[in-house]
Amino acid sequence: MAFVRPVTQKSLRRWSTSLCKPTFRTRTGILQHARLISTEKVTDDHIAELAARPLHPLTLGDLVKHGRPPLSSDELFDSANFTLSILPTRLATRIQSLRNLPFIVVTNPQISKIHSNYMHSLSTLLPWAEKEIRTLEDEIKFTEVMADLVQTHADTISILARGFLEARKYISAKEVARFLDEHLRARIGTRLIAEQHIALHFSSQPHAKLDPDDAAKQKHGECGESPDGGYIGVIDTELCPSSIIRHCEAVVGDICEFKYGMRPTITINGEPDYTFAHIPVHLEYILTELLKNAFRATVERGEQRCEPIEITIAPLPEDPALGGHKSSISNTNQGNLDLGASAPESHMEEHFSSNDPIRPLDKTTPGVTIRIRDRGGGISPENYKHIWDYSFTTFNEEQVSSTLGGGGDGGGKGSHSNMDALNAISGAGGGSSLAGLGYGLPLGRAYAEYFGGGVAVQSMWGWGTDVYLSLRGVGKVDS
Ligand code: ADP
Ligand code: K
Ligand code: MG
Repeated sequence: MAFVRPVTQKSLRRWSTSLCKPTFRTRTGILQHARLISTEKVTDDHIAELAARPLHPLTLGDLVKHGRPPLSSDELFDSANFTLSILPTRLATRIQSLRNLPFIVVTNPQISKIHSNYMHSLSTLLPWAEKEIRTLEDEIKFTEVMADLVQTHADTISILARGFLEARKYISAKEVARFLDEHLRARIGTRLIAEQHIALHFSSQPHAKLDPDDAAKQKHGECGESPDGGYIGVIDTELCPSSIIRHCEAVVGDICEFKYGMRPTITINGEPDYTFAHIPVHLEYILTELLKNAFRATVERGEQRCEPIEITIAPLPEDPALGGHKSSISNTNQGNLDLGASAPESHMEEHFSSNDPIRPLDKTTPGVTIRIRDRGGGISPENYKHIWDYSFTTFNEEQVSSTLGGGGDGGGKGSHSNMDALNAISGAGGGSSLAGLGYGLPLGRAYAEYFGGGVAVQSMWGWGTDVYLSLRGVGKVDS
């Protein structure tokens, strides 16, 4: 058991003021200084008071209730005020949960950076707490605050991953998993709420004075026929999974070609024209992770002519009597094929009820199962037990090179929280690697489960792997 020193108010105060000592030579130094000043406005009392408030049970209805874009000014103000009513409590809850980690873990520079980011974001929101947003000027400023929030927390996952690796002596893997399961799921919801307002803002205010790059990030026109037509904020009511697959194939293929000089191909069968209502950025995230795994396995096999990865798109039957609101996969095998279709049956039921009770809009929402079948050799039984563990990875740059050079045996040894993974994190910067963090599967599953789907992995050791991604549509949206 790790040595746990109780966190006192005094130690917390000392710790939070010693964060990020500013240096003025760099832009980051200035930013950190600004951050230090702004965090001083948030008191422990604020945090305790906010965190004690009940979390609003967010529904998908909340995300679409302000109407279809373009929103009128009043609808846009309503969306801003709603967002404002939700976020401070969520941020304060995250801060408390970080502070509840063993003290020595919280003092790790990476973990304290995340704490400082949350303090910063909360401090940017507090000046708005007593306000009603009723002018366009305020709404634009508020949207800038939301853009800052999304930006500030962009690198959370790699920073946390590094922090927990560095602090692994002081906290058990189980405690880390419990924290990350809750934290990363809550983060999905918080970002979703902020991104929804930003997206509604841009689709309603074409000439708003915000950075056009940010505007571009909110559009995912490449995945749909009409970039704005089917969108309600970040929800695409006509999302076509095969377009997203092709997009991710290109991105992951580029990484593969750059790193390993080869590019596995994908064939799509089943119903490639299927569309449903979902959130493109979520699907993009999950599919990128799953394709990185499949591409990596394929490349590491080291065959001259690698077999295409076969992706099957299978819509769920719409008739509830046929199981339309159930996943098409239901058998259980070491927990890996336990794909309860609705959130309460997922492996995270306690977190869904306490944290992010987002639910599909209606019970009969259709959905889809996507099977990704590779011939990459499968997963050894010994590693299979650990694939869902945060930071479990078999990635090892040297071994990959030797396999590609024809020397290695390809049978990667698993590692929990080891130095390889740490090195991989530094080398992985911005997704330029196919693997490394060991977060792909657990986090991909968290995204899928957020709206009642799931991910299951079935390995045929010595041959290949089937990954089943099941997704529920996020509901029928009436205009
Ligand atoms: P990472 O890719 O960073 O290692 P993941 O959580 O995505 O982390 O995957 C964990 C491990 O599961 C991988 O390191 C690999 O050993 C194994 N794995 C996942 N998908 C596949 C696959 N399609 N084929 C073979 N092994 C896989
Ligand atoms: K893993
Ligand atoms: Mg991966």
